[in-house]
Amino acid sequence: MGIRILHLSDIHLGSGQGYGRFNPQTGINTRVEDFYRALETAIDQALALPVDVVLFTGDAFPDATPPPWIQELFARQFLRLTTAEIPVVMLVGNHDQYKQGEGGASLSIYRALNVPGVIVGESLATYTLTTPNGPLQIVTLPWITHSMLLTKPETQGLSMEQINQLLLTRLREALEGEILHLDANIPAILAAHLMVDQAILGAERFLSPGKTFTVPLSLLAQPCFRYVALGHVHRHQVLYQEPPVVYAGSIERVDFGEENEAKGYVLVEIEPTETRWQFCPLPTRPMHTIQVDLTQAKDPQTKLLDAVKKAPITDAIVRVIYRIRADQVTQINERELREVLATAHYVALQPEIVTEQPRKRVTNVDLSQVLDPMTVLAQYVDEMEHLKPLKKDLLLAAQALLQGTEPDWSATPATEQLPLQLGEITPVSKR
Ligand SMILES: [Mn+2]
Repeated sequence: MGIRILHLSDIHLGSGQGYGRFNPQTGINTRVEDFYRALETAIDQALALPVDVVLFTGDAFPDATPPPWIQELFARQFLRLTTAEIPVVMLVGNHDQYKQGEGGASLSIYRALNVPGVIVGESLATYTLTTPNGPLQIVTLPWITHSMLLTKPETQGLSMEQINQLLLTRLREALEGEILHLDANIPAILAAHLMVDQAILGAERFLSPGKTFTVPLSLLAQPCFRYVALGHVHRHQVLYQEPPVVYAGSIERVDFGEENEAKGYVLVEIEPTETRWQFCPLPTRPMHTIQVDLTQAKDPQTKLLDAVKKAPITDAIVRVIYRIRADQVTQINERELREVLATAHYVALQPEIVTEQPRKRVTNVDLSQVLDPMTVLAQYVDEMEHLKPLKKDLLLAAQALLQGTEPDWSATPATEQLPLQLGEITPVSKR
């Protein structure tokens, strides 16, 4: 039998409590219970099989300083594994780091207590585990911060893009160093919490705003690894087949960005000649968006109620987004609406009130006369004072974009000055 690994990620225990309510029977917020149940189910299955290793690829809580009772719930589940002598690898994610790593991580306590069978992946390092089905090497790559691989003087005067380039170079070197020291006779896996350039984003883009550092897939999908376990992106996805490069995804829905995503963990089996894996779904609470345009409705209330009655709302977290004209607002009976939604777990009503003024046109580009996109762009730029100095470059870039080629900047002199401030650009449309 091969080495069996349960790969789970982005637990975020304690998040999304705004969508829950106080459960008088337990004294716990229902959303915390939902996340806890998902975690418990995953651990149940790790014990039942049993697996040889549980690999958690980061983001235990919403932030690095969760309340003690949340920490306790988390610890209680992982204790079940250590009691059963199943080794656990906990990788530090961005949400686990206190002040970008400067103050340690919420998971550091497990290292400090030297909990038997628990490895906390706080730095780029390689660990060799002994399992009943043979040894396994695990390279841990926690969430990367500048201070991990760069010093202050090195980054002085560099742009964010240059810093990220330098960071990537350093990471490449450091990872190569780990790979060089791997024992070729023992299977190796990589566990990383990061954003891969080819990942499809889920809700986490809202969770970690600001500068993004992405890592090319080629850096991770190296043949020396039998499996690459990823955390950070909440949407479960497979980025590469040989070796499998897999985001396990979050175990429960953190917000509506994850409404249509299946949640679960990944069961991996490393056999001598192949790696097999499968995604295993976990019980989660549905999230459901009901979207209705009432602006043309004669009876907006009836139309709204009909839309709600058709939707699978029982026990779900529901948001109702309805477009409505200002003069129709009094026709909506919110109390009646809430009664129809009574079986939902949580309800957010989000009216979008439309004012009747026609949308102001940004430019006078005559779309009925338009022949090709380049003509439109040229007309548009001519009307925008602040874009005029960039006209040549914009047209060149657009031309290249349409042809799917790289713009040939040598054909035009570099734009001398950019009298342009980003705030001045009026978007043509919001989408
Ligand atoms: Mn993360």
